[in-house]
Amino acid sequence: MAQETIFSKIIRREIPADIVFQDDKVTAFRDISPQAPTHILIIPNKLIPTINDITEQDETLLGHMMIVAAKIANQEGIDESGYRLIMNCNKDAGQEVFHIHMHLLGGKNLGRLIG
Ligand code: DGP
Repeated sequence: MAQETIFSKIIRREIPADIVFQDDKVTAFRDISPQAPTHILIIPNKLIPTINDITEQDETLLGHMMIVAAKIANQEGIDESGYRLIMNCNKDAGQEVFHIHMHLLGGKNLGRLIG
């Protein structure tokens, strides 16, 4: 059994978070340590620890995360100026929370992907 993280508590609204979107499949909330004017995390309500744990059964869910990200970018007014979606996997990518999450970053020029 995968170990729950703080993100499960955010999904269940047991701890505070600035939730900007939630449905039966995903939850989106502002990052506690924003790296850009808009920095939102989109996560599945179901616990999947890393990208390596995604299965074909999750195909629709992952597509939904992407659609929700684009809708939130529009709500935030950054769809035309541009934004970046990032998912980190394991140590070398700096994954800190082992519940997969898509970072939605925008609201400024983000520069090159890898410095
Ligand atoms: P990563 O390095 O990809 O695992 O990113 C984890 C992100 O999660 C990091 O940008 C900070 C954010 N984060 C960690 N704990 C919390 C929390 O309790 N609340 C919120 N809103 N964000 C959190």
